[in-house]
Amino acid sequence: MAVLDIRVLGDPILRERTAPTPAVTEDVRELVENMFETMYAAEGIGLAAPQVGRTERVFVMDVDENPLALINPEILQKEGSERAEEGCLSIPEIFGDVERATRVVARAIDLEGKPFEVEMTGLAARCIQHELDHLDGKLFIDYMSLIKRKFTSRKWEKEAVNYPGFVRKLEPGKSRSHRVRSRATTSSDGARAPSEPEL
Ligand code: K1U
Ligand code: ZN
Repeated sequence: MAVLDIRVLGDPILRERTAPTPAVTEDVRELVENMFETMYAAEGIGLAAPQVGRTERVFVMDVDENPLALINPEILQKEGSERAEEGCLSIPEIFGDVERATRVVARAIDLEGKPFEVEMTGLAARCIQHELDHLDGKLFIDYMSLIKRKFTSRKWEKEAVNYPGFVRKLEPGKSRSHRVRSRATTSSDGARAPSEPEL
């Protein structure tokens, strides 16, 4: 298992739409393992493949000790609406309110290649929507008003210098233990200098 580097705002991979994963191979299972490890090291509740430089349509999440890996996820139902603050492991130190559905039903493929459905509410529902956006190249800052986005852009300009090559390196070891369940398993050399913020 490995803690992977996290790509930050400015890396073009965060703006790419992922393509459905054709099969759950050993490579995909290893990616999922490493994504869990990385999410726990970053103290996040979710992580999508593009955030670790991969184009598979896969994300992991763990809200209230419920680790889940979703492969080729799609939302079947959405209900309710609530505005609440979000952050993103790929845009450290930036926060903003986003309106999201309060209940979602999603379908995905598990690590054995079997389809399953989950119903989520509250923070878990918000997390699914945030991660699905990542798989479509969308970030939570895209929901900000123009004025808030300009302010955020200036703040990120200062913050981005900490991530040469748009790479965030994590310290291994900050690992939250997770139960292994059937549906879950639970760099760059920095050559590129940070350029103009992409906001
Ligand atoms: O995808 C990511 O960047 C991870 C991100 C997901 C997220 C989901 C829902 C709301 C906000 C952010 C995070 O894990 S941010 C950090 C975090 O651990 C957290 C966020 C909200 C509540 C509790 C923890
Ligand atoms: Zn994010």
